Amino acid sequence: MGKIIIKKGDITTEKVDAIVNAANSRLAGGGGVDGAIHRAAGPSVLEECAKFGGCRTGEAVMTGAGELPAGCIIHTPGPRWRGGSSGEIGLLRNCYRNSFRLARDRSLKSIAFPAISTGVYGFPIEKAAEIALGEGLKFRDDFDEIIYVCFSSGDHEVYTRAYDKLKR
Ligand code: AR6
Repeated sequence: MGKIIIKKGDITTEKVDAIVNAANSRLAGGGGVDGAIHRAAGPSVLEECAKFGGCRTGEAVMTGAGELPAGCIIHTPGPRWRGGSSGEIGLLRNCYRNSFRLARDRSLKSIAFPAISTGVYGFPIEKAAEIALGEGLKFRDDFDEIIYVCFSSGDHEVYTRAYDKLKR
């Protein structure tokens, strides 16, 4: 059974087989963690992204990692929060599920996630953490390490609490 790790930090520095990017459906780069990843990775990743011609919300595609220490990048556009009754929960679950599947199908053993959709897209962090960790618990046998990289201490606390609750 793989380790589930919750840490505070910057996902661009993670030395794992795959880091996940909270992208947009045009795969065009942007702000937040998407901007940070593309800035640190360099232009080759955006060039690779362009070849997909976009990616639907909840789906996932893989590119190289450019200058990053990670092995590759999985790009998944999360849903925009619209109050919770527009399928956001299922769509966010799909982001995690499809990212895990893509990594597992390539026999990758370590993967790091940011808190997808909880920034610009406004998804409530408590609910998002529950979905992220719940999917992690389902896939942990396929990986050595599943890392959740929280950007703030507040998010780190929410994840830690959500994890304790899920394990009970
Ligand atoms: N490492 C880890 N987490 C980070 C980092 C980082 N370097 N930088 C920000 N975060 P967001 P979204 C956290 O807004 O809500 C973009 O423009 C951040 O604090 O990056 O899915 C895309 O192009 C938050 O907790 O992604 C899309 O258009 C989390 O990452 C749109 O934003 C996600 O926040 C996607 O919005």
